[in-house]
Amino acid sequence: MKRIASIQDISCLGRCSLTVALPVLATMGVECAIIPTAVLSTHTMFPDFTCHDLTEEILPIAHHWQSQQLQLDAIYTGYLASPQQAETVCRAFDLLKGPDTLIVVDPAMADHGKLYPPFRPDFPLEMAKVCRRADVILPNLTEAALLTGTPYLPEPNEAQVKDLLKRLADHLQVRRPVLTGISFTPDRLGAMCYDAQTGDFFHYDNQRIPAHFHGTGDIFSATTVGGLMRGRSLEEALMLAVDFTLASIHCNRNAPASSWYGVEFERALPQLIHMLEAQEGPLC
Ligand code: PXL
Repeated sequence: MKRIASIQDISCLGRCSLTVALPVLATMGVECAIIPTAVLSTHTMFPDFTCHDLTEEILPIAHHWQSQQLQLDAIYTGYLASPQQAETVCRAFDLLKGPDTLIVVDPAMADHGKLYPPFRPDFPLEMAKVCRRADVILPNLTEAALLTGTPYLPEPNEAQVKDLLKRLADHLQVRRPVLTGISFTPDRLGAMCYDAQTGDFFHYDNQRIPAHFHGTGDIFSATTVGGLMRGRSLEEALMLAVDFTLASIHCNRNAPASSWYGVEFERALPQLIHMLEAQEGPLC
């Protein structure tokens, strides 16, 4: 069984970050150890959320794991609670990364052209340091613009998306950047990735549901990591992630008001198993 560590927050209410990663990865048959970056009462779109920063815990946990000779197949990072945590997370990589440990970074910090509420304009520079250590990064269009210092384009065409992917690869020295939330026609939504070594691009999309649902980026990232851990190529993992994110959103289509609490992806988990079994045969 593959074992990964995920470094992101625990939002106690409102499905996102670890409360999404843990069930999705468990369903995919991947063990997920955790290093929580903070404990929040809710995700930061709720008013008056509380936040307890856990920066001081990150390195002691990593040191302890290192002393136990822990081997990790991947380290997957998401939401960080403060710019200072970027440096700490890079040090945790140094302690925990083996020669074959894949580093996947979702620079969860912004959406729809704006940084998430608590972050200041210096945050993207710090997050860029974490991205520089990654094999795969999974920004949305807003995060990619902030990471490359380019203007945010809400609806870029194919040439603009390819240009942004190349900039991410060059600027952050990442071999496999992925852009999420890509839409070339109003009724389709998906992702595109680039391979800086071969120069190849890959695009995949599926039906677009015209509404905003919180936490879908975390469902997408966790599924991508799970797909990679099941031995899929990045392209195959992205197809699975697009399809499972859509299946999760479908679970909310009759209750759009509840999307504050995250999409009801729990109801789609059996479908995720079917998607895996369609390619791999019975899982157990
Ligand atoms: O879904 C990304 C995310 C993760 N964690 C927290 C958040 C958000 C997005 O707003 O607020 C705490």
